[in-house]
Amino acid sequence: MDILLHHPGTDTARWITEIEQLLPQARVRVWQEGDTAPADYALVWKPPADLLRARPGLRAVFNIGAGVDVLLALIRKEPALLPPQVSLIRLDDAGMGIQMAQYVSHAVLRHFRRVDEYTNQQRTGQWQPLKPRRADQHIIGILGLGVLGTAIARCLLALGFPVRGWNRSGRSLEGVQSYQGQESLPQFLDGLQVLVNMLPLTEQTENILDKRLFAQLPQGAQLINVARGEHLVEQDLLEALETGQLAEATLDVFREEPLPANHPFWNHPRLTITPHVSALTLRSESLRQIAEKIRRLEQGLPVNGAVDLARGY
Ligand code: NDP
Ligand code: OXD
Repeated sequence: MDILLHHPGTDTARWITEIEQLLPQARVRVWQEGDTAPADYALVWKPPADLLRARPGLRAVFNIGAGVDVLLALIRKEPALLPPQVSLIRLDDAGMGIQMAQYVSHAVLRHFRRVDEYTNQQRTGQWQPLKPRRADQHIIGILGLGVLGTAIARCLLALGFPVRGWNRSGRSLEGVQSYQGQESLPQFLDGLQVLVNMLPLTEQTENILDKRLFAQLPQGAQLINVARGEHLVEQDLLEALETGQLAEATLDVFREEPLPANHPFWNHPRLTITPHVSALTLRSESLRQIAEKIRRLEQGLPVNGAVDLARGY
């Protein structure tokens, strides 16, 4: 079995060693420009079109991440890159759920427990208890109640917050008030103290975090975007912070990454930004999952995480 690997910026030698340990029958090679030889499987993150173009023998492409927006944009431009018999399979949690839950819970608690306000008081030597907020009235809404949204929801429920989730299919989760589809968005947003974005980037979800949406939140709500930068209309966020419609925002993802040095987000006092680290791809967890899926595919069995090209995620 031949496996093609494209994961720039990582220690590919370690990846190859681990794949070969998990799948002893595999011959793994890192894709180099000009390589057009057959491969059964491709493990890729943001690959060039040449890697996929007319690759003989290809059975499945594994996206070494949860979001397939970059790969799908490539395929939309040139549909022949992914012939119908080749499946596209994304990472399905693989250790990202717990990381997302930690990141979002931290952002929520920091605001809810007024940690920044106490930090400022400490700097000026003030001993001044502030009015505590009530967890049962601090409603948190998660846009996208899929694999990662579910992990976040479970953690926030355990911390005592009421949680709402928004998805397409209406799939429900115990303890979470579920809202389905575009028509239910106003009811979902109404009364939220915190809005978490955990949606995939698709034609339907691009620019969803805009001034119309912010206006449907109560004054002083918190925004946490851990999905994709293209979900957010940046100017609308700056205006919502200016007017106080949003009290603060935590952003892990941006339209342009790395965030340009002169970007107004860097120095904004009510923005917390991190460099796309809310949930990292973990090598061993990801490879164990991919190897198990390859074993199942080899036996003709179905696998989780197959991307639906029409749906866009
Ligand atoms: P899933 O596919 O498991 O979940 C996506 C969720 O979004 C589903 O609940 C889906 O609804 C819902 N959804 C999609 N489109 C719509 C729509 N138009 N209206 C309403 N709901 C919609 O994805 P994951 O949870 O695994 O990952 C989500 C995204 O997180 C990734 O696509 C990626 O962009 C981002 N990500 C960011 C990372 C980071 O480090 N910042 C790391 C990993 C992922 P339904 O359940 O009905 O299908
Ligand atoms: C992902 C990501 O989609 O890292 O997995 O953003």
